[in-house]
Amino acid sequence: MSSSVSQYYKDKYKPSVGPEELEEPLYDPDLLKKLDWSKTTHMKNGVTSSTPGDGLLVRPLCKGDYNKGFLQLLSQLTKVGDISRESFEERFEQMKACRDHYYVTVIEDTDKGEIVGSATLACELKFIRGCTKRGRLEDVVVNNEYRGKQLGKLIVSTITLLAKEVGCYKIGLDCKDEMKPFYSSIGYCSEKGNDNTMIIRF
Ligand code: 16G
Repeated sequence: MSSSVSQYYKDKYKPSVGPEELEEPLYDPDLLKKLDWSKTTHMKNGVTSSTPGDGLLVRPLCKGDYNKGFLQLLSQLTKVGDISRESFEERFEQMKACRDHYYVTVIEDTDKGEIVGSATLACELKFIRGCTKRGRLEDVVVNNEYRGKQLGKLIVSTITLLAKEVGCYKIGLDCKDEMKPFYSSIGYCSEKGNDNTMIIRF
């Protein structure tokens, strides 16, 4: 861990200090400090990733989040399955090894030491558009009990700005029909004539 990352946790992550390995972030937390919130108009009361609200912290996923309800939170989105610590850590290491590709970002309730929101930026490397990158917004979930605190908008906006920061030329998502008004309210739109998600489930 670089000294700046380690200092970040000394300053920001006091409530759940544990062995350094558990605090290992999936990506450099300093990236979140670089996000430009100046043009984001849909957040109320000055909420940003740096000022998420009392007792809340926006940060990269850490290894120790296995113990902080991360997987239980994901199960509010879809099936998760019975994932051992070993499997979790192996997947974490695989994601980390794909440098600049997976940015799993969480909101922690630092009073409870619990993960209450999460979303992922997945970056695809492309040949098109001069070897550009495309972002995908994935696995957005906020604990039901934390509704009304702008946490959905906060985590999605964080990922959107992160996609811009790391050089994606666009970011897209798949969602249920009922979620379209939410994503529309924070800047996502369907492109005319280019609005079809097609899948094969295995
Ligand atoms: C939603 C999610 C997607 C997630 C999928 C899981 C967003 C914007 N979309 O479509 O990322 O992977 O649900 O559902 O969060 P599934 O297990 O039925 O495929």
